[in-house]
Amino acid sequence: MAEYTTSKPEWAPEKDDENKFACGVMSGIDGITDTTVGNLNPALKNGTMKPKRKMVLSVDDYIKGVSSGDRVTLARAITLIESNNPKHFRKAQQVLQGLLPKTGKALRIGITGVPGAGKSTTIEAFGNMLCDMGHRVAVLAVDPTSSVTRGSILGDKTRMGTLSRREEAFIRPSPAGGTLGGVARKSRETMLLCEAAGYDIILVETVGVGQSETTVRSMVDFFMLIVLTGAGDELQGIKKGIMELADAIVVNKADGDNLLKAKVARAEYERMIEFIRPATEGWRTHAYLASAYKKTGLKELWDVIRAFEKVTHESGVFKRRRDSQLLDWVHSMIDEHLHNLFFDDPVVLGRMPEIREAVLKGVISPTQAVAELIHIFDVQRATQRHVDLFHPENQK
Ligand SMILES: Nc1nc2c(ncn2[C@@H]2O[C@H](COP(=O)(O)OP(=O)(O)O)[C@@H](O)[C@H]2O)c(=O)[nH]1
Ligand SMILES: [Mg+2]
Repeated sequence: MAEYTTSKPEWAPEKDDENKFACGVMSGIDGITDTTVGNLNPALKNGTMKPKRKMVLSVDDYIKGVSSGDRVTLARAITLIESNNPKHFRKAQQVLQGLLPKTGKALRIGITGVPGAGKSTTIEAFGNMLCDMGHRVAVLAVDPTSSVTRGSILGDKTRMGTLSRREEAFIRPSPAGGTLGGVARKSRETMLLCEAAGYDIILVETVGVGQSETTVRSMVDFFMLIVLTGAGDELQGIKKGIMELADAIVVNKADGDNLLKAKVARAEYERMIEFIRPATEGWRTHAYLASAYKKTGLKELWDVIRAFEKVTHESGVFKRRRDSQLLDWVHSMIDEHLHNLFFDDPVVLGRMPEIREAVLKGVISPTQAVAELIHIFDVQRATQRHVDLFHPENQK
């Protein structure tokens, strides 16, 4: 039987009195030699019950689990991808490599719009409709601010209440990853994992801030912009650049008192699009009405996406875009890698303040500053072309 005794901790000085210590130490249970749960619960020991503690999965376990569509393994594989631990990175890449043949078959759809436009509500309604049609839908988010807001899609999960409970759907919040580049890599790889797990439609939500919509455009086949009514005022706020990325503009909340305003807005957007370069070669972007509440316009939107798929497949644009997205991804990762290599270099960091100061004082030109820094960084590392171009000798 367990009983309390007062005892002197082993770190206490020897001269101290035992009774001075207020902490009570409970004596152990007889017969327990270590702390594994299996010793406490006989059901665990004889195998009738599985331990709750997460087992370490091997690369093969991950590959098999994800391929078979096991959601728990998929979620854990994504966590592995998102990890910043170099050991996890290697393992994650092996998992991805093994799953690569199973990727690429889904239709990837990006959804952007200002906060409050109704992206999450639309995804919930649209996703449910697609599941009803027999599709398997994965919803991801790209939100570089998520480390600040702690992942807005998490709150959205309640907005996607019915969808998140469905067997055919999988919802994953944005990775918190600091740089947009980091978030983008993780999201792209997560998308591949979802494809390998058998999701045939990937919806990627992103907030209409900063560069995130360009990033999402570069990872999806079809990109839609969700807008609000009251076009007159709102049009001013919508960046033309974002409209140029869109394959469809959806005027959401076309319901109730808002319907008339939505129709006006749609016509306004149609007029605007006339003057904008199409996002996809051979495809004419249009504005559509929808209501995530009333679930109207969603079926029509799906027909539009299907038509887009058909047209771009036939013209070869679909495949060409996928290919160039893949190569752009490689290039942007090289960019980021070299960038980090340079800006994390201790020697460069050491010299940076002095050179900045010199530039600001007009002592050396920016070009000269770059030349010196690149030289410091590592002439050996630079290509011969860079050496020629940026060697201080050649700058004189
Ligand atoms: N009337 C109406 N309200 C909507 C509709 N879709 C979304 N909303 C509301 O608009 C607000 C923002 O929606 P949400 O999906 O969170 O927007 P997000 O920030 O773009 O993801 C919420 O209060 C929704 O209830 C719609 O189709 N009709
Ligand atoms: Mg949202």
